[in-house]
Amino acid sequence: HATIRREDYRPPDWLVPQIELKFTLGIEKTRVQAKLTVERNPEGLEAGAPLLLNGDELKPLGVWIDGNPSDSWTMKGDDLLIPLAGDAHEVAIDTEINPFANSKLMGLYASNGMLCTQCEAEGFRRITFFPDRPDVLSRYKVRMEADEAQFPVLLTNGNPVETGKSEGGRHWAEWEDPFPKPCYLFALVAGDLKPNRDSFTTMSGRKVDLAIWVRKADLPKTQHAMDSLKEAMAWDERVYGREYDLDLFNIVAVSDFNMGAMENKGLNIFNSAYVLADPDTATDVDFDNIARVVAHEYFHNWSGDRVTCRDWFQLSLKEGFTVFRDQSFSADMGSAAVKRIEDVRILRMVQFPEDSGPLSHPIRPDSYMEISNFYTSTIYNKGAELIRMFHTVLGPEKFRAGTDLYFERHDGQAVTCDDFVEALEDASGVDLSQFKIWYSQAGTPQVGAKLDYDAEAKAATLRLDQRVAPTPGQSSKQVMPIPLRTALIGEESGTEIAPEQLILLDGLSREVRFEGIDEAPLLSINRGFSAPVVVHGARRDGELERLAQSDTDPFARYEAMQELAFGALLAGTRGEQADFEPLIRAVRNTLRSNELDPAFKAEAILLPQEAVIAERLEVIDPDAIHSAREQLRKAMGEALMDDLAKAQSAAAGSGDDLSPLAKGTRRLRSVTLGMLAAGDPQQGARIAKAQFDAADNMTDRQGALGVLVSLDAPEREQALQAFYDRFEQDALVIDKWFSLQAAAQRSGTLDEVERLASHPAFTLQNPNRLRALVGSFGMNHWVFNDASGRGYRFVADMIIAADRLNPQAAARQVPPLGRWRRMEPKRSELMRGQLERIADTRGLSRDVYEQATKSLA
Ligand code: BAL
Ligand code: ZN
Repeated sequence: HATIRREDYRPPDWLVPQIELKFTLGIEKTRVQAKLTVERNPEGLEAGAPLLLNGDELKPLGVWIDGNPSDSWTMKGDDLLIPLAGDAHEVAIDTEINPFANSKLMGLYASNGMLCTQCEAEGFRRITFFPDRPDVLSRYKVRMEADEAQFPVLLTNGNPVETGKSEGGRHWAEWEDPFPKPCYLFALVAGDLKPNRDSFTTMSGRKVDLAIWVRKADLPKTQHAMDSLKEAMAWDERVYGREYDLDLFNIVAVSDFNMGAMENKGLNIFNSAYVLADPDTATDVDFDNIARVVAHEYFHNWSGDRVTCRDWFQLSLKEGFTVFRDQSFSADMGSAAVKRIEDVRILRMVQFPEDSGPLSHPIRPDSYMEISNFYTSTIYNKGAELIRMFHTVLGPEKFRAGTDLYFERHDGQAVTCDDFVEALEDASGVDLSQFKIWYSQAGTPQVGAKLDYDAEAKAATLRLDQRVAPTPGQSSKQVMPIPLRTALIGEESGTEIAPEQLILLDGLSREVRFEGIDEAPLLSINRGFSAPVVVHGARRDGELERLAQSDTDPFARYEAMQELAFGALLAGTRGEQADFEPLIRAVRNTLRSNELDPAFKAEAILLPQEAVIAERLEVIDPDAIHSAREQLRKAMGEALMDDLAKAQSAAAGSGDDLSPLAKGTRRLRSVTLGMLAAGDPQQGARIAKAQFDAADNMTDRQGALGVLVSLDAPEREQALQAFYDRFEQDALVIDKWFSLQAAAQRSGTLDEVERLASHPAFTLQNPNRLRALVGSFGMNHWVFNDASGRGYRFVADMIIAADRLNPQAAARQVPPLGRWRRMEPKRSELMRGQLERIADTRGLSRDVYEQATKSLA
């Protein structure tokens, strides 16, 4: 499998300003007639170069050049090479595809009787031969023809132009998209779908028709997505000055989908998990995720569609920026503090391990074998952190001036991360060149921070230093600019005695002096998580406990609680008897506080996950981590039983109340239930079952079941069975049923996941189901890392089996096996053995091959 390198980028030799596509649609046979207007690119490097059109599992049934049949073409691997004499031609190609047999879910495929597409990154080449690269932008004219009864709805990008009937009960529709776009943004949907219709009037007064298309039975579950879409449209006008540009905006929900959703121009296609919700079947987190993903895809209309990427190495140009935009949107729609905590939790749980493991790569990678493997937390979430740092350093006004210039300067173009930074610099007058290292250097910076106080001189000195550990292909590291929002809090007064300032650590080390400090100061650093780094603070006894109560920045306050917990947990993993009292006091104070809202309380008292604890250890012993964490949970549960029971029984109002207060109360209810059950499993099982039975919403129900699955109590089986029986017909809820059992913290989970893999409702064909069972199990740190190696073998079996159907979905399950390097020796060997077994499998896809071999390196 070949490696593609960023440094090898060359402009295309041919451009395709126009394309006409004619689809004769059928589930098992679809004919695609493509007519490309091609022009030699004046910036192309090779004079007289033939036209290279990418294909994947395609055969040309006919090729015509300027209307004449041609047989001068040749195949170069999967691609079609056509020699062309002049500088402008019309090239027509016929192909035929079988959507039903397309289990990769890339290109045009069948799902639940409908037809739909996924083209990013390289799926369009599975539909027709085309220069499948994001820097070739074309105007699309599309005609779809299909059986009317089977496919009453025909959708594609842009605006509908004409419809009509043809013979034999067939009908057709013609659409045109006025905006030139790369082929990865092409989309087509045909099916028996019903719309939830609404409209939005843009800031310049244009009315846009909105529709969310789903199966008829799902219509009642679409209102939240519609409300979220309208909020996102208004937010992007208000915050970024971006207005929608077509007459209509369509969203379609699909059950079989590799990604979360896709931002095709004017026709967003969604994994149904990010569209469908009602309180009985979706949790509050699901509702929030729907709002987030609907907004994310909508925001791509500018950050992605109007201005797109030159090549796939620039993926973070659109993804990092758009994640930052959706994070800001969600923060504005609810509690900004809680949203920031959630985003950082995901970063630490997924991106930090990625960045310290064998698959570590920079935000702008230098090479890949299969681009689908690079839709990673690094590209998305760390990419968003970099954009956030630009925002922090420039301030909101200059940042906005920068994005205005970016959109204006590059509208209709395919550009690079450097172009983005240049626009920010030109608009703000601020030199950001040092920050570019964040694009090219992988690894999470480790920052040392030590504060010394001189009471006599009334001065404090902060000493900072930085270090980045080597990552694959980058053995020596350069200094990174690290913006740290910092304040000093008085140990006595609990107030800010040095107001917040932005300290830029832009060398290997730096000293900052604070004058006029009248009392012993406590260091509040990396407030709001202003930089995606790990801060190693040297702390005195009592310092964190005091900060956990008084830090004026909510994130830093949360962080103090986390650090207190880490102290106890890390001591526990070393077999030391830690003092749990400071943390227990801090949790008690948090639970009893009248000023903190319940959502914040829930986040603040949650202990770091086992995978996050593992990140802090040189050698990982999953049993030691698990028992240290369980011991602490038990001690907290026992010591705080009354406070926990009170929070657990708090009334949250009705299940369809989605106000931040109601959602926070429900979240705190389930978090406290878990801790309470750790203190008294029998009582916990009883209360959890009561919460489960009384629940009028999925949040309480799933929260209770999530606790019960880890308990060896009769209530466990009863609840699991009742849940299955009630929701058997609802695929998204059955995904939860699989996922909860795969995440259960009990030794029986190994047997259970093996049984579940043979359950009649399990299938490798549906990515959501695969993720629910195998993905959730891979994140179950303790059980997945069972000393027998059975967990590793199970995941490897699933990867090998899934790879035959859907390489992209299979490859996503590989990363948990890549943690072998820091595992204790026995497990390390077992993990490696399974990776080798995968890598040695005959006929392996490029996707899984790349992930497995890189994980072994
Ligand atoms: N572009 C792939 C899906 C997303 O990030 O929106
Ligand atoms: Zn995106």
